[in-house]
Amino acid sequence: MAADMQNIKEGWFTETSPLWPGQATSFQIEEVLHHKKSKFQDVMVFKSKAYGNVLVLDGVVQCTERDEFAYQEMIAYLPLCSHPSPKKVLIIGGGDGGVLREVVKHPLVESVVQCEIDEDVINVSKKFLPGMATGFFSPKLTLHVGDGFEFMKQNQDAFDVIITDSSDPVGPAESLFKESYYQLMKTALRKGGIICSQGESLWLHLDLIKEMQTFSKTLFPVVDYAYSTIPSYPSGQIGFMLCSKNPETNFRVPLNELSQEERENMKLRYYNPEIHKASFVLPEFMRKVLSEA
Ligand code: SPD
Repeated sequence: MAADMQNIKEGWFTETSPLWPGQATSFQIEEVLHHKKSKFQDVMVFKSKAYGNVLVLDGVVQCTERDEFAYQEMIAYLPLCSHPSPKKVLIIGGGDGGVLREVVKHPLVESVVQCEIDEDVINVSKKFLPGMATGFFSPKLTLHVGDGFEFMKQNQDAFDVIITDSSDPVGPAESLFKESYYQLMKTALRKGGIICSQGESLWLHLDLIKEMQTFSKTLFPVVDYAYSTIPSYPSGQIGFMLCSKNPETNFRVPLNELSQEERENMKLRYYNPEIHKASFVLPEFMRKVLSEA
């Protein structure tokens, strides 16, 4: 199937979406490395002038080699360092492999199941984003190509941590931002289990974040929201919705602190215990909205 080239003009890729009306981000292209429609979406990778190779799904930037670690490390270590024993982890989505790369590094993680719907994204990442795809070669991994919703229906009481590394809530990922999906994650978690999901931008999606927080609070005793800075995402930041089945969980202080030596061995570039704590400190306008009943 022919791929859509409307977002490329005069050597620049421009990211627009109804999810961030009236604003756009552009990246100068050196070379388009891959551009094809998969069974599910438009998949493109280009070599950019300033951000290394860039993965774009349905016209939206998913990760760039320059700043991906700011997202992948935070969505992985915020929940893993908040659980006393994160032995068994499920990743939904995350086809580029960056979150998986981080999860398999964690010393307490024994096994990881990853469920990604689009095999083309995995293959494209192995070819053009090798620094992210390393996790796919870990002996801790069981890879399942299929629908996350369906996978979870068949796997109950099974995981300590579930990470949802999704694209935005349009197209294939829309259902992953709904209450029914959070309900399914709850049943797929073991006692005391924790979830961490892509939670969009506080500058752009405050209504959606509030809605997610509201339904999450009806399902979990502990719900919190953190964020990371990342220049290649709209408005330069992205957040994470965290929920725990354990009423004792305090997401704001890491339970398992990774020592400096561990962080160096794991080659972490963004996450540390201080940024873990700081990522929950919200600007006043957001704190107000999220604290309203
Ligand atoms: N606005 C884009 C949000 C993309 C979040 N998922 C990124 C996948 C990286 N593993």
